[in-house]
Amino acid sequence: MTEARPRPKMRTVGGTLEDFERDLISNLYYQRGTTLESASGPDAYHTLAVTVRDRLVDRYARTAAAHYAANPRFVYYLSAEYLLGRQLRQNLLYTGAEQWLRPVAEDLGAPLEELEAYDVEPGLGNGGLGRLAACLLDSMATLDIPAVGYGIRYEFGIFKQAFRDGAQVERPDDWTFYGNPWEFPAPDDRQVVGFYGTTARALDDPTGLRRQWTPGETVRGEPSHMLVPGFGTQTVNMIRLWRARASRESFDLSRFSAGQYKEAVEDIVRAENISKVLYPDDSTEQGRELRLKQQYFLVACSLRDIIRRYRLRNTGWDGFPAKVVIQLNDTHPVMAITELMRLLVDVYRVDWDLAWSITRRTFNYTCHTLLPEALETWPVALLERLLPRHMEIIYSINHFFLQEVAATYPGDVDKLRRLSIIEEGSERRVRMAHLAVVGSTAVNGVAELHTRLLTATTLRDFAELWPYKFHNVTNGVTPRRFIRLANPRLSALITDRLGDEGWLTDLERLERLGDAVDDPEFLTRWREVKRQNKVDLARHVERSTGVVIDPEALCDVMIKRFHEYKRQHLKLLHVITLFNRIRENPDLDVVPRTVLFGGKAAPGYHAMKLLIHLVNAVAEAVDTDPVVSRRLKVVLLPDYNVTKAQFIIPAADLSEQISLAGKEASGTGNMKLALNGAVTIGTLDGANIEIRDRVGAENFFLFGLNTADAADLRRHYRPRAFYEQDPELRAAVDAIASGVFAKGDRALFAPVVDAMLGRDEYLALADYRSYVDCQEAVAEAWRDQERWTRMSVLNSARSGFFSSDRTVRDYCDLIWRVEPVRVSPA
Ligand code: 26W
Repeated sequence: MTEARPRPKMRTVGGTLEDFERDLISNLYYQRGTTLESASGPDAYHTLAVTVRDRLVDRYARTAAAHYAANPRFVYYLSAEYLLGRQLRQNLLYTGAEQWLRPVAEDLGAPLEELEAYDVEPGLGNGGLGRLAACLLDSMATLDIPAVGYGIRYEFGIFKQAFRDGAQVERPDDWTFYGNPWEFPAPDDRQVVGFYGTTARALDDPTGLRRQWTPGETVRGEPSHMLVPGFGTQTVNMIRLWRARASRESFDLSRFSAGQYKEAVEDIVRAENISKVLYPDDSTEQGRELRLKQQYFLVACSLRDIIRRYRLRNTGWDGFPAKVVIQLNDTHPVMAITELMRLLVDVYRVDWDLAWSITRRTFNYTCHTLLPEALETWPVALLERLLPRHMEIIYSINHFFLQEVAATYPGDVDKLRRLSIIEEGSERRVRMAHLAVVGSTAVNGVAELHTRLLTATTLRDFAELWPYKFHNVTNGVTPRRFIRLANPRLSALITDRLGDEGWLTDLERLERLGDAVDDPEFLTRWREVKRQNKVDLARHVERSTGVVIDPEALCDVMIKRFHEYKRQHLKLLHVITLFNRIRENPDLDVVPRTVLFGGKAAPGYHAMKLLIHLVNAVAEAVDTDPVVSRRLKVVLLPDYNVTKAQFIIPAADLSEQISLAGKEASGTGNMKLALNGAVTIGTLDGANIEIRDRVGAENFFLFGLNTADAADLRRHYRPRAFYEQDPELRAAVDAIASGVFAKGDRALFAPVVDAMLGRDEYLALADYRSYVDCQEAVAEAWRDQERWTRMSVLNSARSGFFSSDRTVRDYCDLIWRVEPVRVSPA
């Protein structure tokens, strides 16, 4: 009997710069098949990326082993969007190799900027919801929580925004043009997903609740995963992204040889279209069939992968909810509830009631909006055609649910109609939020006011029926990307003051910075950090727009998706008011100010695209006016994204959070800006309220109607009355109407004026005076730089609560009930 040969040992990656450079050169040779002399930019970047990635793989392998051994409860985060941001510097920081970037770039003979140009950010999301998902994954890994993120690997991410004559134009985001060195394809775990087709009674099931679904078409789901390293710990979790591919026999050779080239690949194109592109809407559902196919594709692939992982270490189904907790990131992945029911009942032959109990104990739902138009509903007819078996399951779920409601509220048919998962009417529709609440253990809003409004309005009947299901988990942001990576100067100053980098994983430690507000030397250094960040931003703005901004001026920042409820038009009315004031009185002592906008509008959102055009037109008029431009500059930076945010946020003095109270679920940009020492001007909306409560009312510029006042006013609102009784407001609106910002063409921006004087749905005119006067208070405060710097320090010092680590801890305590699993060092 021959001796068993010892298991081959894995080559461990060394920890020194020399080891790193050795691996770099060999990766260039053996991975890219090229030499230092002939290496291209992409060669250099990929090789660097792979060499950093290898250092994460080590930890990932040990994490997987630790998780396998512990067989813990896992959090599975299902999201249609992830805004991960650039990977290179993050992974260099998380592998402790950050300081090697410069020498290594030299080794590769590539200037750092050129190398980083290939570090494209995967724009697999629209805005807040997608970025929050990325921050939460970062914090789950940092807190050693066993977790996997599931998403879609869109071939084209969020469109690239450019301006032609001031108007937004969208360009496809071909983010994997040079490939993606940070992902690992895992074809062995591919899945097959069905659509359309018919259902039939399962012959051996008396209850009639088990059925046989025969799909009309199938596609393959190919996974690839990216590593999600924790900071200051060994854990490396993963995010698994699914790509749709045609099933093997889809290429129609006979058609091809008959010269019908297009038809020959029709099925292939049809299949791959499912993960072709991200839907660029971030708050208005379009009801497109392909979007529903995307959503089901995501959940069908992910649930099978979750079950595959569960069955590696567990048997039976009773224990499933103890090992698997699934968080639904809004309603986009809510079909997971019906898919788990189908798999349990039809495929694994679990009894309906047990299956339903398992399903409800497995899922939790986070709602991210209050806008009725953002709450998804799908036509019953479409679901019956696209996912016939799932529509049957929804009927059954609704049947048993309404039985429970009828028992609780006997005879209250109105309650039944309001709670039903099915919205009756000319076109019957499925209310996805209702399905999410009925099929989940916990439901949460993303800020205190949001959760309160959810339980008082949108989901009121459910909150009355199941009050114990509703929780608040206020959003958070990762300090690793949005302070340490984005603002190294401020990080160094904080670390110097606090003694070590412990604050990066315990952000409440920032509190101690508060003691430094009476230390003039510290205040000077704090101001200097902000000034240098503004110099960098000025260089970036000039390079990307040609506009020269003054780093000494008050940097007034509004960066977020364009949407009427966020009220970029209110900011613009303030800009035009300043413009008018300076033109009327050139000697007016106006505080020099740079107003910096950033944000995309959904391609179909014409009102917001027109507003973007107007912002660029006003910017043009301001920046080219010899008098005004000495004290006021307006810039709309093109193609705002995570990378741009990391540039802008460290340089911001004033953070614009001016949505109509009751409309912004939370906001997360507000948190990033406060943490980087920007002072907020804002309404009592979303997380602004919690920011103000923590930083102190004296360190926050509050204005505007609160939610209740806004609701009252709306009942009898006449925007024109505000226009008539406020001369400055009238002058600002008239300026737009005059065509002065459109080379005399009064028609171009007329729709903006009509919307303001017509419905003004988000009460911008009603809040105008309070806002403009509040901006005067801002200018006043800015004149006293000592006072401003203290406000800036205190905003940062008292914003530790808004770390996504705290958010994840809340999810763990209130909803997930998972324990961390420590991963031992190599
Ligand atoms: C159906 C189209 C659609 C797509 C995306 C509707 C709604 C969405 C998202 C829910 C919109 C979104 O990103 N919401 C934002 O989520 C953030 C994270 O919780 C919050 O901070 C923002 O306030 C909220 O607008």
